[in-house]
Amino acid sequence: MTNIQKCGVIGVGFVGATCAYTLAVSGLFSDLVLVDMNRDKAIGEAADINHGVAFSKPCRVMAGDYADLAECGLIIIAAGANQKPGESRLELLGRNKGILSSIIAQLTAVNREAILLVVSNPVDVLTCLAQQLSGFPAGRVLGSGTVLDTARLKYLLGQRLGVDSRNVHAFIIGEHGDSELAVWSSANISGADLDDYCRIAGITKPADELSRIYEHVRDAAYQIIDSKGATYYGIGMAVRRIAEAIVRNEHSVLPVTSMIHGHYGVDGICLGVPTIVGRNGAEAVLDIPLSEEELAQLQRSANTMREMIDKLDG
Ligand code: 6V0
Repeated sequence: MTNIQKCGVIGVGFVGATCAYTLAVSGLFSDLVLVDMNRDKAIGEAADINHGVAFSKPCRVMAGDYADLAECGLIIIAAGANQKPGESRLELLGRNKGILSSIIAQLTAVNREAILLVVSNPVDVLTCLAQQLSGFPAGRVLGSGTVLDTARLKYLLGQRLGVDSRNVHAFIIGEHGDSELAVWSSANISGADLDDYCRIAGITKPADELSRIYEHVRDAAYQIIDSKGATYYGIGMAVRRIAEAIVRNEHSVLPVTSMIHGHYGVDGICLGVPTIVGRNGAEAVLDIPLSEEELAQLQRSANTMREMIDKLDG
């Protein structure tokens, strides 16, 4: 029997350890179990976070092995290699496929009820693989998708328009990677489209800057990896947000990686698309309106994923 207040994190490198930290301070969980092939690293991360619990809410953080994940209702998978400077996420697939396969085999031997949240890259392909290998219902195996990319877009647009990024409503969808796209056609600031908002706020339209903002979002990980070697704070905060939507059964719309069947003319592919997220995981994919060009871009992104999955199967 699993308990949604118990959460496991598999792989506590830069990303997993930061997720463990954001989840511990979130107050969402009574227990966090950290599993890593480097057991000493998990022990150190657990101790470090436990030493701050007196400043936060009660949460037991322990280093464990797979047996300790048996009761976890939510399990975050952040194990595996990260990108080297200049390396694309898809190029990680060869290295991370084997790691994910061994994790799913060990995990499903002790727990077949949890919701799995895949964070390791390439996240969309690995989410698809985790669904296949676990045999869990598709909604219970989701990926972090373009939740982080969407937050990056909201941040940059908010900065440009001088408005709180929480009032920016716009999505990055598709692959969490080079083929992702910005849905400009429905982007708005609290209900006002970008043209109207700029007119109301008396600022110049950023029309010619939108493609640069998109490129900045798409290439953000490359830039951060060039300057500090890895990205982890943004994704740690994104994972906390997804966990919150699940644990609190919020039915929040988040662009997590979901299995798409018959939406947007795409079938049998996992991609980041607006999805209702709640206690059952990825509960329903939403068909948001897209322009013809955006739809074509999303389908191209799906084709990129399809090619990667076919290679996996081959
Ligand atoms: P890291 O710092 O190298 O940590 C990886 C951790 O995984 C290490 O502690 C390893 O010991 C551990 N590990 C490796 N194999 C296993 C295994 N079989 N079982 C258990 N633990 C294992 O990498 P980092 O934390 O920077 O990145 C982890 C993954 O997250 C990479 O694939 C990144 O590309 C990915 N990211 C995904 C993001 C997203 O938006 N989805 C964002 C940033 C990084």
